[in-house]
Amino acid sequence: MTAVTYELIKTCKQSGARLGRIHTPHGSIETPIFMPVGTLATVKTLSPEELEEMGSQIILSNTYHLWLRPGEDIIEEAGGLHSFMNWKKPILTDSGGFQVFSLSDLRDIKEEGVHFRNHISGEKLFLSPEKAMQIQNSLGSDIMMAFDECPPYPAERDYMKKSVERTSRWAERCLEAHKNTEKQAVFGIVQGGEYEDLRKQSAEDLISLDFPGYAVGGLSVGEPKDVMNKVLEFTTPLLPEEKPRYLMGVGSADSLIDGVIRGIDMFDCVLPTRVARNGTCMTSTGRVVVRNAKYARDFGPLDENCSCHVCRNYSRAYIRHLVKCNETFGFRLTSYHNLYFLLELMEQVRQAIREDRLLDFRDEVFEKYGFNKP
Ligand code: PRF
Ligand code: ZN
Repeated sequence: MTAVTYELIKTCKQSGARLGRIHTPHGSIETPIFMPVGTLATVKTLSPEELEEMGSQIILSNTYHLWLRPGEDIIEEAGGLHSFMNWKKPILTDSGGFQVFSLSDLRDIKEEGVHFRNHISGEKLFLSPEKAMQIQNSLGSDIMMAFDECPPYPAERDYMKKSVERTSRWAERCLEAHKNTEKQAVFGIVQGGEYEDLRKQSAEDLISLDFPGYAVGGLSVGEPKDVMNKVLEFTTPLLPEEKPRYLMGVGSADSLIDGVIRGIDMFDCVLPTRVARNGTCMTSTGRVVVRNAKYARDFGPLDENCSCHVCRNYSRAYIRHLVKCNETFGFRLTSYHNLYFLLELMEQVRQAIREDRLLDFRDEVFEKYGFNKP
């Protein structure tokens, strides 16, 4: 028995989307789900109490950042990441592979792992499948991610094939190195860029290793939206029905719905909290850039259709004032609203699946948002 299991409740008759439940040692989560990102053991500006109040069921944190600061030994000494940061629900940690590729320069990818420089101090470091598992075992996350390579878009086919094969060998080493199979599960990450045969090869290699869940990596790295949708259309059918599927690094409202329609169960992204700290709000009628002068005397809520604590109590004019003055409280309010908005959207997606009307729901949302239909 693995530490994490998936229960498929039903599929939407209209779209094929999945309604399910993931069981972990820190409780169960309803899927499809959006996971707020807490890179440095905090979802920026928000407390765990607030995250719970807004309905977060699971959060994501990062191996790479916590390894550098404060060091996984300190977190282990605190009793693990849950107790260190006072978050009692499930935690998923990314493996550090992607962060090494996106944050560090001077990296050197070898069969044994990746040599690179610390993006803060410039110090020489080395991350490998074994090291990524050891760190995540110390952090004690419920779901650990395998150590993979996420090549840039576009990447040459020849390079992609070599990279996919190395990621498969790394995946096998991850399972070997994993030391806490009772309490923690490892998910494999399918790579292969936009190449259908390489996605198939990657999926088959990983499925033969029998992971309890699979991620689709290497997307949302600069490719057009229709490429992402195409890749999902040929990749998710390759994955086992009885295991969860996680699309890494995707968090815009339209992509979440389009991902669910293509069989995805889990998502994470810094987008809602990152744009919030810029004064951009995600609403049911599209983005509201609350800094804009036109909101100076707008005493209505960020989103008329949102019932979050922020929308019930604070005006666009007030939030605009705080954000323009760089007041921390302004960023707390926009972050809270944006996360609530995406979590609520996913609740509506789950309801639409229950009622076999996810395609109709997509049309309604896209219409209000002003998104183009593909
Ligand atoms: N691999 C890992 N983490 C990721 C990605 C990936 O491909 C992505 C791609 N969007 C985001 N985060 N390990
Ligand atoms: Zn709101």
